[in-house]
Amino acid sequence: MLEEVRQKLRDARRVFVLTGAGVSAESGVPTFRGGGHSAVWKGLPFSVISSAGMVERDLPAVWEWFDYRRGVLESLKPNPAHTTLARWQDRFTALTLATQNIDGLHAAAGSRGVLELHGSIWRARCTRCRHHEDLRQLDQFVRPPICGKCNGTMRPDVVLFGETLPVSVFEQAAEGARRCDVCFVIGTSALVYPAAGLADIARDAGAYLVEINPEQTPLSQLCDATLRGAAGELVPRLDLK
Ligand code: BV8
Ligand code: ZN
Repeated sequence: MLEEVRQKLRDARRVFVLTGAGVSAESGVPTFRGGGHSAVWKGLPFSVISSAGMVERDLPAVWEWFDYRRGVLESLKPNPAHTTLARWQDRFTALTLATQNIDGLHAAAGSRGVLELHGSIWRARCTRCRHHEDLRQLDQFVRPPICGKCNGTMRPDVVLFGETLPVSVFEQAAEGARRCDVCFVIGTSALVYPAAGLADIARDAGAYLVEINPEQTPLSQLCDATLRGAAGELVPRLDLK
């Protein structure tokens, strides 16, 4: 199976990659689902603490949750799956890398133009004027932070359950999916929409669909190739010589 995928990659001109939490698992980032577990924070299921309703009800709690996760991420590094995908950027006519992850590890590995479907944990956004700040450069530790432009309240610049994805980011990803020869779906449970639907778009447009995941997902049966195992091991083994 690995050899067949390698061959497809040798012939491919346009490649689309959709990644999820599993691509960062070997860097030490906890996944949300999989292995029979789902994330909980202070008794709140992930789908509640990371929801639009929670921003309305308790923004300080949302900040506490994201500050905690940013603290975990601060010392973590990209793994061989991230670095291999970064190298692929220069090997094809076009490589579109869309991620559901908010951890910034693809960019840290050197990938350019990463489509962050669910935003970034490293940014804050004003709830009033939408001004952005990079939290690594924000010299302000109050929570919630105050917008430097309009004094409004800032929130994490991530897409929570019940919120829409940034339209132009999703459109660029959908275009990459529609036009690709080969589509990789790496380390995602393929349960969260609309991101998971990008694989359907690629498949419907005739792409060769490859899943890399140690577990089965709802997408597995639609795939031309399913590679069972860890992304950090399997992606480098697909690297073109
Ligand atoms: C929307 C950012 C329109 C924040 C995240 C029914 C009821 C209620 C809602 C819905 C419903 N049906 C559909 C919905 C909509 C909902 C949705 O899809 N819900 C699902 C769960 C049912 N979607 C939305 O709300 C989206 N918006 O639809 O807008 C709208 C708006 C208003 C009203 C109506 C409609 C917005 C979704 C965005 C959610 N944001 N994150 C944060 O991080 O806190 S979601 C969250 O899940 C993650 O952040 C990630 O982005 C996303 C996907 O998870 P995965 O990346 O797939 O990770 P997961 O843990 O699930 O899986 C890990 C996988 O890795 C496993 O398969 C495992 O086997 C594998 N793995 C493990 N180790 C490895 C590995 N793979 C490879 N190598 C390894 N080493
Ligand atoms: Zn503002």
